[in-house]
Amino acid sequence: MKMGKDMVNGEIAELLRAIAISYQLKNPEKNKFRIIAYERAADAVEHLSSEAKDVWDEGKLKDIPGVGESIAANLDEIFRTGKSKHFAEVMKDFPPILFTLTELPKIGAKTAFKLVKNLHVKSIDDLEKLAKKGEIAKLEGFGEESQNEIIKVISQFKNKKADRYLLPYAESIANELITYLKKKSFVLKADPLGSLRRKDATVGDIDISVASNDVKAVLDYFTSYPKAKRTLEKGEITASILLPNNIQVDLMVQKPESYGSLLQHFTGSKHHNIALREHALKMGLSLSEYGIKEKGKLLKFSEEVGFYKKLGMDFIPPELREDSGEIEAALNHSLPELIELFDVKGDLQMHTNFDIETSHDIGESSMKEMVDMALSLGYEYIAFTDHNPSRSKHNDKEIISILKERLRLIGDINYSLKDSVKTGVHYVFNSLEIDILPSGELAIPESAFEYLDFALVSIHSSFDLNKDDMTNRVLKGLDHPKVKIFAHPTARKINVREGVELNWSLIFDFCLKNDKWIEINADPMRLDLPDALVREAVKKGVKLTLGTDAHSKEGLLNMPYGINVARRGWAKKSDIINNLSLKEFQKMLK
Ligand code: DGT
Ligand code: CA
Ligand code: CA
Ligand code: ZN
Repeated sequence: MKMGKDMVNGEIAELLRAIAISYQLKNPEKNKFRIIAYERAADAVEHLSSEAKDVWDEGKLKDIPGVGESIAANLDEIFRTGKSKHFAEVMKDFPPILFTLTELPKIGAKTAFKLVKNLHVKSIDDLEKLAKKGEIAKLEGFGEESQNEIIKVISQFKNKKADRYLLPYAESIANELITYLKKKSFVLKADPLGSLRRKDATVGDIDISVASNDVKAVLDYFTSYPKAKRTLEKGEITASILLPNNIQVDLMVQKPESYGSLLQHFTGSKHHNIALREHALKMGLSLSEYGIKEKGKLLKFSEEVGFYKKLGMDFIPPELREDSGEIEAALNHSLPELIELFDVKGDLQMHTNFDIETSHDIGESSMKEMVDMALSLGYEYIAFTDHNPSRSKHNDKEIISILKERLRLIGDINYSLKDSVKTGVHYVFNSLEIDILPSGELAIPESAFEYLDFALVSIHSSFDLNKDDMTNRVLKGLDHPKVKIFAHPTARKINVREGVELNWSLIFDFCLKNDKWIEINADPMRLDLPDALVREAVKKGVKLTLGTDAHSKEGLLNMPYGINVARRGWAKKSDIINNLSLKEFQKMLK
């Protein structure tokens, strides 16, 4: 297991998971809370939008939600000395391959331990060979079925395409580079382009454009970026560098009078550009990053608007440039007026630190802290959507008494706001995120609905039901009159878990007919409903909601990522419930 001063987030997350696994093998009962803490910290670091080492540099390690005192101290030791004595001690009885094996889906700590101990597995390839030879089935507690399962997960693991970076992570790296570039007066403009500008959920590499009258100076300065591991390419107007976490950055430079052409070319997508080129050819024009050629003469564009206008089109928002009908719409002047961040009047999914005794996670900030952040964002209303209390640990009466207590607290918060919030005592809606059980039943008793304004429902278990069963499960779950929102509907986690299979056409029809709404979850690792399905929903007229699913007050700041998805799905203001004023929203709930 790697430890070193220059660890990047992915490596740190791996290390923290290895510690959790070690504790699990040592004494799971005694280390229960430690294990959870390490797993949480691993998730937190993995999804940070900046490198943990930079956060450490600023002395803010402990501010990372999920990273407590003792984990922060060990990371501090690693960044200072390259090693944590404590971590090394915890892991010392286990060979590194054990941790590698747990990266396979469905292989937990105990299984990995048995495989390593009994078969002396040295690598994943090794394990695959042993499984194919039938050696696994012979092991006590394994059998034919788990052997086939192992063969299956290894092949899935090997076919998994290289991870792409989540948008906020790529954005923060790009912003840092752009700040660096803008320090020089020969850099007149600098912008993030490619998938970053189109606000795709994930980013393969970072593309940056610069307007300058001194192209060579820009390329030299860019390739001497202190964080660059090496220069991959340096050409006439382009250069590429590789950063320590193996993320590639491509740069393209143009004179200011041609910068609009560069923006257009380098924003893509590739398919959009190909379709645009075909359209241009029909008009006798040819396109490039330098401009538009007409009868052998190069027309230059300092702005993108002019470039599209020359092609007879309205300006196409970058989020729509995927060759999915935007070119025709731009020619017909029928592009949608997309929703914008300032249209959003409230946030419809968040978790507080009220101890609702759920089997899922609770938030880290208090009700009051969530409200204060929401007020600072200018919202007219929010909904607290804590998870339902655990059903295995509570009977109906206990669940109701927890919800009663919560109702009282939310009532107090609303009352305390009555003078400061013009819109009256209903600032916080009392909602709940309720599990849809595999049977389609909801995880709270019928009489508990009385204590809610409305409910969200979502899938948190049994992700692998077949399409029909899953669809029936969801339709049944949505049927209750108090249920308004189907939250993070595919249940995907980007780079971690594929979404569930659903018959979307049936779900959309049901929502339309019964006035149910579908969430666009703005958490950057979910972005769920995904953009392509948002587009389908919008076409059908299904209403959508935006929710950050915040588990801390800072989580409320993720709303722009939900807006990105809505825009990529061609959603207008009127498609999104959150554009409604408090009064209008209340009316919709009746
Ligand atoms: P990514 O990096 O996989 O997230 O996606 P993009 O869209 O950023 O793709 P990238 O970085 O390969 O290229 C950046 C843009 O450059 C792309 O969106 C369109 C533009 N471009 C123009 N001509 C070409 C071409 O011939 N090939 C490719 N790949 N891109 C081109
Ligand atoms: Ca790119
Ligand atoms: Ca690129
Ligand atoms: Zn959830």
